Amino acid sequence: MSEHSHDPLRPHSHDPNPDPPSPSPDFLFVDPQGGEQTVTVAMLQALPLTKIPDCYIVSTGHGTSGPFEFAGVTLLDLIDSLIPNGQPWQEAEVISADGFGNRVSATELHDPDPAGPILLSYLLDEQELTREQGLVRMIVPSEKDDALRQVKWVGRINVLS
Ligand SMILES: Nc1nc2c(c(=O)[nH]1)N[C@H]1C(S)=C(S)[C@@H](COP(=O)(O)O)O[C@H]1N2
Ligand SMILES: [Mo]
Repeated sequence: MSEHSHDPLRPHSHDPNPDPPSPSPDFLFVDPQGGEQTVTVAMLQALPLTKIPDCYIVSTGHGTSGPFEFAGVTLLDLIDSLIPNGQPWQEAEVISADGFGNRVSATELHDPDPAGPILLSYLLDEQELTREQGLVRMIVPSEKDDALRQVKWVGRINVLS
């Protein structure tokens, strides 16, 4: 890919979208062999809860908000629960239906940043996130100076080998 072509999974400065692309927080999970399943918030709630305090959403355009405590399931716990044992994988594409998305490597999930593990969040300060706030939202605690990985309205996760 040339340096000038736009890769939606490596977004640059960007006007954040304020509007959910659809009403439902359910999303599609695609495993490395192409198997698809729908993931609901209830399925996330049944997995171990991880809380990450002192999160900020840092927008170059409209300032910083926070600190927040985001909580939910780690992306690694979700992938481990949905991928058949032993199926190898290298990265996950986490994509919203509005086209915004980000790539996460298996390495950064298995060896999390000291700031905390990457989360699929459905709680903000112990209240259920609203769809408008981003339900289900990916939180990347290591990203401190931008919000380009803090994907709102996760619509699809492609796990790739
Ligand atoms: N799906 C989606 N997620 C997104 C964006 C977007 O446009 N679409 N914008 C990003 C950017 S650039 C910013 S600054 C933050 C804004 O988050 P906020 O609406 O919670 O302030 O969301 C990030 N996540
Ligand atoms: Mo932003």
